[in-house]
Amino acid sequence: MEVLWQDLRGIHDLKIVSPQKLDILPILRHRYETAATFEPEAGPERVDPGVVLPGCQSVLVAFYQLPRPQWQEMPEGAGRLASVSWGEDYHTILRDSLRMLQERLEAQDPTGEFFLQVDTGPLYERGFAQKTGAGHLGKSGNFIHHRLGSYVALGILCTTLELPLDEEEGHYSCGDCSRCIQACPGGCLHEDGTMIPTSCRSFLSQKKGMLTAKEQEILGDALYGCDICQWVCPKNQGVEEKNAEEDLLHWVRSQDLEGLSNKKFREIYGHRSGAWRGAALWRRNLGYMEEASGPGKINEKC
Ligand code: B12
Repeated sequence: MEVLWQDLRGIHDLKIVSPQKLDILPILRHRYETAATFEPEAGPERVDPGVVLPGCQSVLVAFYQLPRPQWQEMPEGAGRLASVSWGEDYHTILRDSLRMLQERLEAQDPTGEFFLQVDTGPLYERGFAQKTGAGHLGKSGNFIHHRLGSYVALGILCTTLELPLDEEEGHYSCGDCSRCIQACPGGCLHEDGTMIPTSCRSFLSQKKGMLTAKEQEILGDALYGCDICQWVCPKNQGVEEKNAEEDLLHWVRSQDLEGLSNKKFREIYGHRSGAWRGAALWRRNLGYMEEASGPGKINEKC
């Protein structure tokens, strides 16, 4: 099976798991009812591949390693982009590669039907990543791949074709490490595995409307997304380096957005995942930084 995907740019690892549904709908429902952010409504389509693709026989879970952070000094007042938005949009890269894999499978057996999802879709992707056994769900909430680390984006391709399953028997865990919990500026991570994303810096950097003073403090120097819980994670030390992208953008200043029309903004930044919310939100976040231009910077010693 590896021959079908190893040359595809957006797939650094891929596992095939069975279509059995995940048993975490009550947790997804609890979250949706108490602290929803951008997750879809918590129905059976979130946990059951057979709902999104009747007759589903195999679930292919793809892992794309994002550019991995090196500490970047920023000019005063600049806003920091998280690694998920440094390079080309992972949605595009993973979708294109999974689409090509689908075409190769169709060439082998044209009777197959498919459902493809990268981020914006019903399936709870981390749950299927966990099912592969190729890593574990960390206390940060992030799926930590045992070879690629936590800076991995996920993509899912469901199919009615019966493909050889290759779930790993890995037993990975965070043990008693809780660096992410201590470092999270929003205090949204908890030792019992629960996460309250409404005070997550990543969420606040994407949340529309005016932020409260407390939320602005949590936002700190984040223009889009946040890597702090991954930055401090020891599981990201010594991992394989698969992403060789060069054209990386780490931060943006207000003057970079001055006089930019939305059209021009999309031309310049539209190929990066952080631009999905548009220029207005980037200007809002930079405005808060200029007002605050003090606390909230990550302490590189942590
Ligand atoms: C909504 C969303 C967000 C929201 C909410 C995050 C969240 N944890 O739910 C916000 C905007 C905050 C967000 C931020 C980020 N996201 Co996001 N996000 C999603 C999305 C669309 C849905 C996630 C979802 O369904 N959450 C539902 C909750 C319940 O799941 P959960 O928090 O993981 O909860 C689990 C545990 O925490 C625990 N738990 C939680 N609550 C409770 C309560 C109880 C009682 C118990 C027992 C357990 C428990 O059990 C849950 C199930 O295992 C997925 C794509 C998808 N379709 O799945 C991408 C996705 C999870 N995001 C992704 C990424 C990369 C990020 C960021 C790293 C981006 C950045 N650098 O800023 C941050 C990381 C924040 C974090 N530490 O989780 C990747 C994750 C890849 C990976 N390696 O894990 C995904 C898979 C997108 C992709 N296709 O690559 N995201």
